[in-house]
Amino acid sequence: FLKSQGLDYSVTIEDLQIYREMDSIAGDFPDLASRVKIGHSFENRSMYVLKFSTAEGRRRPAIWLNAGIHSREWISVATAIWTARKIASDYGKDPAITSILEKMDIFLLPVANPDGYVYTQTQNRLWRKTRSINPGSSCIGTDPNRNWNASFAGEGASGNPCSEIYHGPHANSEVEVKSVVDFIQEHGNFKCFVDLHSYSQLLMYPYGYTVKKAPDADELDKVARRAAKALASLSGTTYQVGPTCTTVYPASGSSIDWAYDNGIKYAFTFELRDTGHYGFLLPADQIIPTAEETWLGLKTIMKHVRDH
Ligand code: ING
Ligand code: ZN
Repeated sequence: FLKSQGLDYSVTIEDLQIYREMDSIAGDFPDLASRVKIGHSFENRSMYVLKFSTAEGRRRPAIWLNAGIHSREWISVATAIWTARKIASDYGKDPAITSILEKMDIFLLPVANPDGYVYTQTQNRLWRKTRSINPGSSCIGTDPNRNWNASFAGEGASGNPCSEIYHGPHANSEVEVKSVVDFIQEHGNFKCFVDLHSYSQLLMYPYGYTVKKAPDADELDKVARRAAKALASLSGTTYQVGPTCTTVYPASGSSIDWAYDNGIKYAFTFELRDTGHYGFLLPADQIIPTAEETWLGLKTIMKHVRDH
């Protein structure tokens, strides 16, 4: 009726199936998992995280797992939601994840760019950016992995709104990025930030905005190498390890550089399968194998964070 009157009071658009799976996980593990809204997207979709915590109310040291910041990188989203159920179902069974959750909370954001994600499902499978409007340009979107306040608008980002690596008008201009930044700063006790991308089979740490070595590069390199080894132990998938800038390419304004420069020492980016044969269009039968091997890498990192 309201619609027929030209009035649309229908609240938030909740058109992501994955949000139902998040609800389902929270429902299946009510003592461990809850769905938390951290904000909304440019097109007003909710931004939901799953919070895993065994301590009511206390602000424990925490781990941030991020996925889907680039919408076409579907395997990152699929891996994240598989990981969410894995965390919940292995708690109390796998001593590693159990001990991690006795000490720390885990926050998992499986769809960091919901507008882009829906757009890749309905309009253009290879869309990367957000869907925000750029005043004065007919081109849409900002690269949400160039929009963080870490050497913003520096090397490896573009000022052209039509570019795939457009950094946006200012740092945190994208509400999706701002929502994460606000949540993490308000929380104040994050120790680890992992961003899942695809593809190339790389495990990287800061910096992307400079070739200068990060103060903790030696430790991060060691952890990343151990994680890559654990990942490979499942079925032989090999990852290259190194700082972003020299391992893939220079890139300013990225999530992990922001995290690192804001006191979150354990900052890593995974570029998941494959190395280019299917690229972004990784077949569905590789979802579970990718998630399973990535889990071994993630656990290696989280165990190190637990002990340091
Ligand atoms: N690759 C990443 C990108 O944003 C990256 C590489 C990782 C840059 C970490 C900066 C920091 O371009 C993909 N495939 O998106
Ligand atoms: Zn990406």
